Amino acid sequence: VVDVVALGESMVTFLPSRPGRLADVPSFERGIGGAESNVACVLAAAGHTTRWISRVGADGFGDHLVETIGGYGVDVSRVRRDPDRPTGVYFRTAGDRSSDAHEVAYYRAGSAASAMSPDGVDLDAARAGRVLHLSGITAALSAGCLDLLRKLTAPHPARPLVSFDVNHRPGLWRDTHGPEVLLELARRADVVFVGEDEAEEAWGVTGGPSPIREALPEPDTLVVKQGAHGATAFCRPPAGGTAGGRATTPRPATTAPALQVDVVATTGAGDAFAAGFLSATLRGLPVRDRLRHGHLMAAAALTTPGDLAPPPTRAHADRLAALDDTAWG
Ligand code: KDG
Repeated sequence: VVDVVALGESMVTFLPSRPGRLADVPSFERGIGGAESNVACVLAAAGHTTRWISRVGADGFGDHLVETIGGYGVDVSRVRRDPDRPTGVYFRTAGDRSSDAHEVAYYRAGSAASAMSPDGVDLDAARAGRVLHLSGITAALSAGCLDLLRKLTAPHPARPLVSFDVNHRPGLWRDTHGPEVLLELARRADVVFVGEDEAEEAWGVTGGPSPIREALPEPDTLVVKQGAHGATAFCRPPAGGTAGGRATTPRPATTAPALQVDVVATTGAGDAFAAGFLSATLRGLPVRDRLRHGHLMAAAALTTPGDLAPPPTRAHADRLAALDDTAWG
């Protein structure tokens, strides 16, 4: 059994050679992007077996994605090639995703991945891992992609643990239903990642992790990312603990401060965080250490211009995660 299957669109990314508006940047360097494949790549680099399921064009950019993601050790054998639709690409400015000056230009409408649907994807292969990682980006791509997410998050005898990163991308939604769809999907997942800023932007929830927990009581694990500040996880105690129904069992909150690093670009950091958290979850580590492994992986991504950075080795990450609170405070 594969540890983690990640399903979603990946794109060739064009990273600017220097800061400035897209209108002014003279040249770009090719990289790869895609929230879900980023998670699979970081997990593979951290020693897990992973599979990426997607659809790319029968073109050079599709070749590049399959070769590069496969090069991380991710199983790409279930990636379909579409002879009629291209691989998506996108350009972005340097720096911080949350800055007002940050620009992203997607060329992905009508892409091969946007043609995914429950009929065109091997659902058994998607359910074949211990964890299935999905994100809200897929929900925005097309009606077929949204149907696919609904199918994969619905009850099913072979349903693995479903991990869902809300990944609210307002620029991708062609209608106003994004926030409600993202909430619907998050409610059906077992592990949910959401940023405080996203929860405010999408759902108008302010006031920190607790109000977000109140808006999302169902998932067994809810991780609220608080940027440079840290992250808070609400996790249901293991079975056999507190009595009560799934939605009513209390989930104690655990907060772990983030590492302070000199940020080069925030893109990919959320994915790396999710990968670190899932890796530690699969290894049965305590909640505080799951958060710390998330922060360690995110720190690597934050200090590199592209989406992906070589993560710390497992042994190194374990040593850093085990440092006492004063080192982490
Ligand atoms: O999380 C990083 C992703 O946002 C980036 O790789 C591009 O997948 C992407 C998207 O759709 O925004």
